[in-house]
Amino acid sequence: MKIAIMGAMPEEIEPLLEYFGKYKTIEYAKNKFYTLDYKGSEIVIAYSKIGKVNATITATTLIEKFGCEKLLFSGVAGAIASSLKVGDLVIATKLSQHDLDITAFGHPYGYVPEGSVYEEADKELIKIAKSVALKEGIELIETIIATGDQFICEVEKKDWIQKTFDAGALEMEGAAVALVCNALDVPFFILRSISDAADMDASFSFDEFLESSAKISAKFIISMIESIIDKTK
Ligand code: OS5
Repeated sequence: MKIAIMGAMPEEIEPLLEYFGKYKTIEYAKNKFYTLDYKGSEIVIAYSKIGKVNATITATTLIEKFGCEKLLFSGVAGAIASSLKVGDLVIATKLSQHDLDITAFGHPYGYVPEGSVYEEADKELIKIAKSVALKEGIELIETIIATGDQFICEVEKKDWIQKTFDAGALEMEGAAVALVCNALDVPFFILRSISDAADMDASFSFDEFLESSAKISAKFIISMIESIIDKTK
């Protein structure tokens, strides 16, 4: 079993590299991929750099070049739902691109012909996540995640995203990863820990909590890896 773990920023994968310890570094497509063996499984870890296009390149590379059979994303997100606080863990049930707009042709936001507004995450990986959370007494919030090539720091914009996509959290890579994985039939899972409220203080909150929230997300991903590997034995 070959499993990919992907982040967007160095801070999002550093706790994982620290945990797994010994890895090989392979450079490809102007990016670094960290490969390691763990309890009989192969793991490939990479951060994509920010945004949908970078995320698309990295997810595609993890699948097509490295042969990963499952992809787990670990990182941080901005909260839309007012109940979400810094450090909370959210998992995507489905994802949409909030900046995709051909409404001029009568289509809904987030839709392109021959596509769909939402990309669904893998139900089996969500089930594993929920059972890990139950066992460890961790609260996981299942929600729709909206993705776009914008750091959202404006209440009006986040309210629009909430209204239009019914999303509880937002970020800049998830829907791209989802599209790649669904197109290539690779089960994927998107986990994010809240770093900010996507409001006027977002950039300050993000700077303050990026590292701690990224660690919370990475810690949960490690527990999921243990569970996935146990199940394949
Ligand atoms: O990957 C981007 C999306 N992430 C989730 C997120 C988010 N997305 C949209 N809106 C929000 N309110 C969100 N909150 C969390 C986080 C990340 C956001 S973009 C952050 C860019 C920060 C930065 N810029 N320069 N550096 C860091 C320093 C630097 C310099 C050279 C090389 C690498 C980093």
